[in-house]
Amino acid sequence: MNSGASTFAGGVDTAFYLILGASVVILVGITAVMVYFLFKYNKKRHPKADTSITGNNKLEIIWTVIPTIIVMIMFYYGWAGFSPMRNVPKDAIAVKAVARMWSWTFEYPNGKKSDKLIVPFNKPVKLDLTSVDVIHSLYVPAFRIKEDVVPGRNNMMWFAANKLGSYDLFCAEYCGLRHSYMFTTVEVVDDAAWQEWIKTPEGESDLDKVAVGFNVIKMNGCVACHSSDGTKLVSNSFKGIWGKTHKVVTDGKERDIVVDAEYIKKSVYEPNADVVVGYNPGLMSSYKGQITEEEISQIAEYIKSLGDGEK
Ligand SMILES: [Cu+2]
Repeated sequence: MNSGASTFAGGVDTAFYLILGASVVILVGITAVMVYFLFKYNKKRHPKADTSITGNNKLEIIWTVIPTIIVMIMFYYGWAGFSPMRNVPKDAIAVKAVARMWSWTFEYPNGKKSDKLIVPFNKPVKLDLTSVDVIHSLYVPAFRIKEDVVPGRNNMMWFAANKLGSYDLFCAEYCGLRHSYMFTTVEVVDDAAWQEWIKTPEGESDLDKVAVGFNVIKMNGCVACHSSDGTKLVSNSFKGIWGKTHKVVTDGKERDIVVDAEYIKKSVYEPNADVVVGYNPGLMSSYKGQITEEEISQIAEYIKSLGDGEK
């Protein structure tokens, strides 16, 4: 398990490892004693059961007191990890997190909205959780936080991220067919970058454009065949192709094209016109009427953000 990226990680991990450790010791201990007794009190050696034992107060006290102590230690560390999660610092930035089938919207104090959660480094952030339909659950494993989002019962959670970077954010409550589409990220950026981002109108900062483009790709199922990390699926990955020259087959003849906004548009609307050499034509159908030209430029922004192949 990684070391976590929020101030809660230490407390949660301590409780987790303590309970895991105690469980392993008890499991191994009980199993060993069971196996030992299996041999020792085997029927061959003890053909007659000893019925003279009626009770043993000493033994009963020991097996009541020791487990009670173990459970109280577990409770102490569990409480120590959990209690700060319910005490929100007064200066926490209040963000409204709205869950719906099947996406998240995060609304910041100045009214700006985003579909990934963008937060400043080392600052407390409070999420007011609202669901407009069914039960969802907001889960950020790296921050060790998870809270149900129940319609009609507004809940909250808070955290302070103490590591810069991008972390997975899931819906952890199965909420229907496209439950997995609720996967997004938390971006922890430094304070200056966050101040800059929060002032930029929606969709204009690079962080937003990338998020919007990825959403279009996700919603239209493009990710089934095109990866974003260089993995070769049914078709080529989006990673590192921007600005690069590719060999394609056009009307049975090979030619060179450069991956730019124009090529991406043509590939979406006429996927079999210029097929990259090495891939089979006919696997993708046209998305004309399904993906708008504006959405295509958002996809282009996203592909651009994955880097150009020349570098
Ligand atoms: Cu959900």
